[in-house]
Amino acid sequence: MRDANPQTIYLKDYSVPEYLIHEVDLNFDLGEEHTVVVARLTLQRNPQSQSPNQELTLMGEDLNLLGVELDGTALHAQQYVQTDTSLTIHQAPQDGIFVLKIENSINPKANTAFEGLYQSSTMLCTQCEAEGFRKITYFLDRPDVMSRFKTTLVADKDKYPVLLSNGNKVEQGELAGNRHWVSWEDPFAKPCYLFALVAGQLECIEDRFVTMSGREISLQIYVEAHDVDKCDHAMQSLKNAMRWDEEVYGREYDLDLYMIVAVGHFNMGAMENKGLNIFNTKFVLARPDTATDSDYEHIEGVIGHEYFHNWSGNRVTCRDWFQLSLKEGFTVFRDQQFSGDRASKAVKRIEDVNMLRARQFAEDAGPLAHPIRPEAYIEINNFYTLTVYEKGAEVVRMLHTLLGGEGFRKGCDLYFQRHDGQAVTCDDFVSAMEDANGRDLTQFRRWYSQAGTPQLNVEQHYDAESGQLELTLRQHCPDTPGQTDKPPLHIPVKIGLLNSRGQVELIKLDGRPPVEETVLELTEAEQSFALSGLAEQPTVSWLRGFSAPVIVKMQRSLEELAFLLSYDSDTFNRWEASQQLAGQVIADLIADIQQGRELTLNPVIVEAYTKLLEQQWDDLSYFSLLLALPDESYLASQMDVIDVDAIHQAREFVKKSLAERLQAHFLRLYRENHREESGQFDAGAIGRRRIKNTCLHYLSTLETGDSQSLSLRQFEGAANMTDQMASLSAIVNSRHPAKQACLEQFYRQWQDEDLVIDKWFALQASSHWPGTFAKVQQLLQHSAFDMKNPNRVRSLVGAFSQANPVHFHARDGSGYHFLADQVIALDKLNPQVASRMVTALTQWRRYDDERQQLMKAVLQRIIDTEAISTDVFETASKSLA
Ligand code: 0A1
Ligand code: ZN
Repeated sequence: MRDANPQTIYLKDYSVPEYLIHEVDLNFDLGEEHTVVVARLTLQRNPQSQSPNQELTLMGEDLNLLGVELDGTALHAQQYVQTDTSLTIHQAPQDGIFVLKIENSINPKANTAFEGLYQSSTMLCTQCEAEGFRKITYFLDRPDVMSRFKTTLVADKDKYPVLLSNGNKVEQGELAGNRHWVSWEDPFAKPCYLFALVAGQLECIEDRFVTMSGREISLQIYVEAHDVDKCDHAMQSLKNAMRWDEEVYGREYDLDLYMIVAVGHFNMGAMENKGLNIFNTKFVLARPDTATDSDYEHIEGVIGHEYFHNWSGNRVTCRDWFQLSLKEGFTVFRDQQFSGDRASKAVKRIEDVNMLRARQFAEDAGPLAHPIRPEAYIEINNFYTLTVYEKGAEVVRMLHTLLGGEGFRKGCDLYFQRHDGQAVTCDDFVSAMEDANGRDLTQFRRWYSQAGTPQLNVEQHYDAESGQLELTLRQHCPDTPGQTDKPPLHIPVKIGLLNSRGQVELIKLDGRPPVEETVLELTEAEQSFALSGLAEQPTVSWLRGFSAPVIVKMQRSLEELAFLLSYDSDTFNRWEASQQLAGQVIADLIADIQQGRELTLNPVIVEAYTKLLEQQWDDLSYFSLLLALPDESYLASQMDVIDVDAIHQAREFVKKSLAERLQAHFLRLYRENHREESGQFDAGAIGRRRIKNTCLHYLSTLETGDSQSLSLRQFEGAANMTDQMASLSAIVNSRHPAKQACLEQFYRQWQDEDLVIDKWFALQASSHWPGTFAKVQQLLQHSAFDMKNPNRVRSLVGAFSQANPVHFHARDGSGYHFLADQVIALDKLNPQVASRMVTALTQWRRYDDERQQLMKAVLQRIIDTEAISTDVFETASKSLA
């Protein structure tokens, strides 16, 4: 809980550790309410430390100290001092190696924050990133202290038949009293945040992988017995990821064993502990009838992400937590590439950018804005943000764009070779890119220290006489907390040209050979580029592939957008044209609603959609993205003052009007693609389900007898979760007579599958239908709701506050009060998850005065709550600042 005066940690205060820990020998005597930990640490004063301090201070929290020995001699109480967060040994040896033995006990069952050692159902497991190891034993809990770990687990044989830790199993044996033990040794030195143990009644599915150098790796996935039939996809994903990292990055796995354990209680998605990944069940378990196509895709992405960390994170790790994006930005970029290669590159890029723009851009424009390498924090857990992860990945992607695929790979090779086994900084990463390519990236480094989303103004001037097109680009980065008057960034702007018939027009720049596409490197606040040899004025396709995380400010007419939607050869920009076109149509309607005018649909969008619907498409997933209207959150980001009701009303109006006008097309497409191919997960089958369900959503807005029976028939006949969820969603978000019956039937069918019940909660909590708030309050009392389970909390409280703008932002403030009540209750159990829930209130400045006052008042109420955690305090107080 909160210190009276929470301390801020600064990047500028970094200094090397005063001591090193070479070896760690851990012994756990495991019990759910009482676990005894004996740690033997082999230490040495760090020869690089300049500090005159002769004491050794180890971090520790919520530990019950039982004894300390130094080189075999017990220390008496005057030789050390203990606080709530540390253990200091006076007069620690200054020369040579010494051994400190610490014995302490902990209570895993009482640990509802899920950091350190905790209980999930019948198993015990750990989560040590970022600073959870100090809740297991006293330690130098910082990532630049790297040690070799040996771990022995002792436990009851019936309760905990499976005992796992990092590395290789080296010994095991039996003990009296129905107990047993297993020892593990990890040959790679690692920071303690990568330590893990698991004990429980687990079943294992096994496979093998032969690496590119011919080594055989044993692959194991551990789950509870009733989930054994849901592991095949995770296993296949792991093998795909291992092969991909060899082929694309030349990286091979290094241990003989790779284990994944799925746990039902987990604060985040998954964790890359060396050789023993621990996953939220959500990102492992899938069967065609329980998981949707997007669940399947996310599982492959997260399995890949954790696997890729073995190099980008584990072999080369972070010097300190300010460098978090070093491993996370890079690894997200790698998992995005992997997923793009596995399925549709175009779709993956659009999904990633859509999320970035709707959510990270909001973070970057609000009170919690921070650079991808933050400079200060109170609670590091609050910095596992969209900025560090997703914008971090965009920064790595820009390096890839600037250096080209080959240059980027050379930079990666040098980085891994230079820093293998080290804890390094973001600067080291950029230096490797520079050195491998002979490039100066000094200015590019500003992306690491500068917060906020840059805005790009683009202008074009065509001179018919000379056949020249002058492109002028201006960049500006808005002020963010603590940062004003920012210097220009190095921004790669990829462009292409289209002639008036929609064909590719070649780019001639600076006397270089003509090309179809080029990257303009913008480094000044204002810069011009002259393209020559143009017989007519071309249309410029700007920022292709979303080549930089910026906002392009330019006015395009609806006709120009419709033209780009028809002809742009860049798949991203083609989709972007569809979004902007629909966005402008909706924006005009929002103005009509606000002025009390009657609503009519602009025919431009009907024409554009008709054209799309009359074409033949190979990639049906991509096609369905072109038909999807921009999300309400994206539309909100385009407004000066967010009007949730008008946004919703305008968007629904467009959806319904399109359904009315294009009903025959939607119905035809639905019928053509409605097939029984559950269990098939190739791009074709996934695309058919996706386009069909897009059509179903349009049609369900009609609320006719026909449209209602279409969704009901699909719901009743669905043999896969994609189709079942899509039809239930259509039913729940419309006036359907069978709504209650379908919800009850779904619950009865799936009550024993936690992950499916999470979907059931989330669907109801995010429904825009009237009465949703009362429903959410009822669901809070439902026997299946459990405040101690983060997935359940996210599916009810998270879905309502983050995915239901109309009801969460109800004018009377009821949504805000509800959220504050839940945050305060949850904070007593799990501050980390509670703090994440607060972010739904962070954007208060974007709303009207009345809502601003209401949101501010509940943030203040949260801050004023007695004993609120530092996690929640930091998020709520910075949100108000
Ligand atoms: N490193 C993990 C994410 C993670 C971070 C913190 C956690 O607990 C506080 C758990 C997981 C990843 O990027 O996958
Ligand atoms: Zn990660």
